Amino acid sequence: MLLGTLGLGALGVVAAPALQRGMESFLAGAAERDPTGLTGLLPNGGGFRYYSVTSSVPHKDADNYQLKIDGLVDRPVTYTLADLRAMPQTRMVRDVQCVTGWRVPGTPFEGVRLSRLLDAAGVRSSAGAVRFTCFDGAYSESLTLDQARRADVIVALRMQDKNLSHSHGGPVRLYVAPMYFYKSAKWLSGITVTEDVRAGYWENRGYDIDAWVGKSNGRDDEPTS
Ligand SMILES: Nc1nc2c(c(=O)[nH]1)N[C@H]1C(S)=C(S)[C@@H](COP(=O)(O)O)O[C@H]1N2
Ligand SMILES: [Mo]
Repeated sequence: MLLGTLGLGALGVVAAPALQRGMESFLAGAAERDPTGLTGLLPNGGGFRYYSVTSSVPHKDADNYQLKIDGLVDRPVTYTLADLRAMPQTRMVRDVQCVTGWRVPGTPFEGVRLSRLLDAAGVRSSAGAVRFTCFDGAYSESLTLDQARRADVIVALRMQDKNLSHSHGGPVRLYVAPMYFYKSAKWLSGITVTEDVRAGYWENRGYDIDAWVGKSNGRDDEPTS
């Protein structure tokens, strides 16, 4: 069912003019020739497009999901989904903006503030950045420590007031509200505190490491609580 839908979406993508295919598919090269892996309309997408740089991603749920926090921290830890659900949750309603142009206004995301997880792990003074890895085995992202500690950066368990679906990166994805959506790593499995920012998957292929969505839409206003 999902594969079939993605196949149709990919046909649409192939038929569309090159400009509309989007920078991700343009840059993806080999991945683009694997249409089921890259992009297609989600069944209940509501304007979202499905992105994965790998052609398949293992499914994880409460039984086997783990989020490992390590690197320059005093207390490395591995959380289960139940652990994350038991922590205080933050809900934000912001616009989602992909760098290729599509946008989904007013999308609720809910989860644990990244700053809370970093504080619990005890970030060492030598640290300057945070690297995110994913259980698709390929994608990565990064933020400076200052960016990672913003109140509008969450480890999201829910989107649109439902548990995150597999297609949207469930059970757990990063949500970096003030930045382009490529920062919001899906299928999050690792948070490593590092000295310096390391370029992520798309950043190694030409995207900006600083991915602020412009001041013009107010997304860089950090909430105070
Ligand atoms: N693991 C992983 N995370 C990812 C991506 C990806 O390919 N793999 N694509 C990014 C990009 S470019 C976008 S626009 C969003 C798409 O999220 P969606 O599939 O929930 O719409 O996920 C981001 N996070
Ligand atoms: Mo994107």
